[in-house]
Amino acid sequence: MSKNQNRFDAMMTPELRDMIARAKHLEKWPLARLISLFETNTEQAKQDRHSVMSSLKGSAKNGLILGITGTPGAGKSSLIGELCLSLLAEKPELNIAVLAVDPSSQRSGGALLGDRTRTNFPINDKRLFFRSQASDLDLGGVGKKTYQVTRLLRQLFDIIIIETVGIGQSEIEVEQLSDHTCLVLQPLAGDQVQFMKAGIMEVPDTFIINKCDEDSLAKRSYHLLKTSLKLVNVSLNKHNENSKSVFLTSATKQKGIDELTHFLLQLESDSSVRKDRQTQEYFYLGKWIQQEFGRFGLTLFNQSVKTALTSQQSYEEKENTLFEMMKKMIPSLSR
Ligand SMILES: Nc1nc2c(ncn2[C@@H]2O[C@H](COP(=O)(O)OP(=O)(O)OP(=O)(O)O)[C@@H](O)[C@H]2O)c(=O)[nH]1
Ligand SMILES: [Mg+2]
Repeated sequence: MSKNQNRFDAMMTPELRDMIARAKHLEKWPLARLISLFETNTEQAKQDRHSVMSSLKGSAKNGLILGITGTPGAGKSSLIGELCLSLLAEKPELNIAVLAVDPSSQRSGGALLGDRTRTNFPINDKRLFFRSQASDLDLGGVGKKTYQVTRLLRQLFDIIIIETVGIGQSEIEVEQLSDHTCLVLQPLAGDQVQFMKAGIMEVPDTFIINKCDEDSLAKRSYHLLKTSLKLVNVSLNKHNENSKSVFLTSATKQKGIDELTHFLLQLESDSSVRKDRQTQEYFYLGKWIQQEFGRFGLTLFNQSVKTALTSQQSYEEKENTLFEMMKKMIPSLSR
C-alpha cells in the first residue's frame, strides 16, 4: 500500500460500472464476478470494493442474513432448497442468495455441496442465487471472506442464507454474522447431548430437527430437545427465559416447511431483526487489526484508534485509516 492512501480514486473502469449495473438486475455472471472481488485480497480489489459499495448506496437493501448451521449431513442443503422454493411461492417478489461455506471444497473442489443444493434450484430464476465458498480454515470456518461477501449480498437480496457445517467455533462465528441463526439437528442422533456439552445450545435463535419423516420419531425428538433446552436454561440460571422456537421438518417428505417458511417471512419483514451493521463492521475491523497487529493492536483499536473513524467512510477507507494510524503507533509491528 502506498503511503497515506486513505482515499480511493474516484475513477471506476467502464467494465466495473457495467458489472455493477448488471449485478443490480441480479444477472448471475456479473454477480459472481463481483463476489470474487469481495473474496480477493489485493489492493485493486479493495479499491473496487469501495467503488462497488459506493455505487450501491441509495438503491441498497438491508437483507436478512440467516445462518443455517449444524452437523454434517443433517439435511441443511436439502432443507435450504425446499425453503427457497417455498419462500418464493409465498412471496414471489423476494430474491434470495445462498452462500454455502464449504469445508469439503478443500478436498472436492466444492462440487459436491454446491451441486446438491443447486439441483433444487431452477437455474434461470433470477430470484435465486447460489454460491459456495471454501472456508477459511485458519479463521474457524466463517471468516472475513464470508463477511465481505455478505456485505455485498445484503445490498442486493432480501434474504441471504449462509450454510455452514460444524460444531462449536463455526456456529459462534456464523452467529456473529447472521441476524438470525438456525441450528439443524437430526432426530435422536445424540446431537443434542453433543451440543449441550459443547456449551453452544445458547447460540442458535431457532432449532430445526430435520429428517422428521415419521411423526412418532418427530415427537420423541421434540421432547428430548425441549428437555435439553430446559436443562441448559436451569444450568444458566435462566429459568424465565422464553423458550426458543423448535421446528420439525422433513426436507424429503416436505413436512413442516410451510411453518418454517412463515416464520422466516416474519423475520424478513421485521426490520428489528437486523443487527446493527456498524457494530458488525467494527467486530470484523477488530478481527482484522488483531490479525495484522496482534492483541496489542486490538487493545489500541478498542481504546483509542476506533474514534478516528467516521460513519461516512467505507469499510475499505476505515481499514486504510486504521492501518496508517497503527503503523505510526507501533512501527515495530508493521509489515
Ligand atoms: N430421510 C431424510 N433424508 C434427508 C432429509 N433431508 C436430507 N436428507 C438426506 O440426507 C443427506 C444429506 O443431506 P444434505 O442436504 O446434503 O445435508 P447437509 O446438512 O447439507 O450436508 P453437509 O453440507 O454435507 O453437511 C442426503 O442424502 C439427503 O437426501 C430428510 O428430511 N429426511
Ligand atoms: Mg450441505
